[in-house]
Amino acid sequence: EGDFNGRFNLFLSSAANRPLQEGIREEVKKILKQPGYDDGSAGPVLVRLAWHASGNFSLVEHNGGSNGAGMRFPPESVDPANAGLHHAISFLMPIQAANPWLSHADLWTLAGITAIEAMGGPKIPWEPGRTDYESEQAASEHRGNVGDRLPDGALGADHIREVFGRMGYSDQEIVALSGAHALGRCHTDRSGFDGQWVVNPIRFSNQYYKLLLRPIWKPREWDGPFQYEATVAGTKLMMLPTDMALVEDPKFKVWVEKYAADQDLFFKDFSMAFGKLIELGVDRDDTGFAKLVKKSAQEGKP
Ligand code: ZEM
Repeated sequence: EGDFNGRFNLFLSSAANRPLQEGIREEVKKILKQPGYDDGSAGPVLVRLAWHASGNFSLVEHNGGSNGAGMRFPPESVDPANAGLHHAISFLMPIQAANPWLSHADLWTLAGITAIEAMGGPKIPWEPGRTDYESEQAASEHRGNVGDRLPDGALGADHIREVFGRMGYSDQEIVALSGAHALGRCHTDRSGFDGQWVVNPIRFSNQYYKLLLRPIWKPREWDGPFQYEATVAGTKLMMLPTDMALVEDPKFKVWVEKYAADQDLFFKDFSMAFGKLIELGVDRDDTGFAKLVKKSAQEGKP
């Protein structure tokens, strides 16, 4: 099985085998429709899977990121920050089972960008070649401590800059990536927060920025964690404290205004920033395969 790990890349780096990648994209599109689950689509949670699989990368420690698919094993699989992502992983299970040569790490990232595109978003660059940890033990030997790196929605601008700075993102890129909150919703049994950000949560658009700029947001009075609420076109919407930080902080707000006014600019910048996200820590060798670097080797890096 290990021999096949990452074979995707060998096949797909040649133009002749491009149809194989297209085939996986088609299979992902087929599982997007999920009647009875949330808003009827697996799309948003697949996007969150690609983001959380990638977003624990550290530039300084040079570990974390999508390569290896560490979220299949503890501690990442039981990290409260990843609560609910087992739904995304199980939506992808049939595709994984039918294509055992495909790495989980490639599938999770490819599914995320396929979902964004299928929900009306931009095309996002994606390269195959990620490999998987073969076992929990291999993951713990290679991964390093990547816990506590994902953002906490209850906090503010300093926290956001710390978390995304660790991955190497600028203010502009942070605001661009945050536009993904046009998709999906918060679940009280996952994050504790509740509700959706925009009226149509399965359509990728710049609505999130337009809504952020409207003076409609009021603290929600409820027993749950502090969040904002407003009713738009008869639909109850929400914002997290970290979302509101993007309009409270003047440097972030400049970009919120640009993306609210120009959806093409948002799509272009989002595509770049998300393309970068799913490449974080994916260090390919000459053959295009991503190596799973040992912790000891990582520790020597700056
Ligand atoms: Zn989210 N996000 N996120 N995010 N996110 C949630 C849901 C989704 C933050 C956050 O705390 C939360 C980015 C950045 C940040 C998506 C994509 C991306 C939820 C709700 C929370 C609490 C989870 C739940 O209860 O199910 C914070 C604090 C962020 C930065 C400051 C970035 C970047 C994303 C992608 C580019 C998506 C698609 C969802 C919806 C998931 C779903 O199941 O519907």
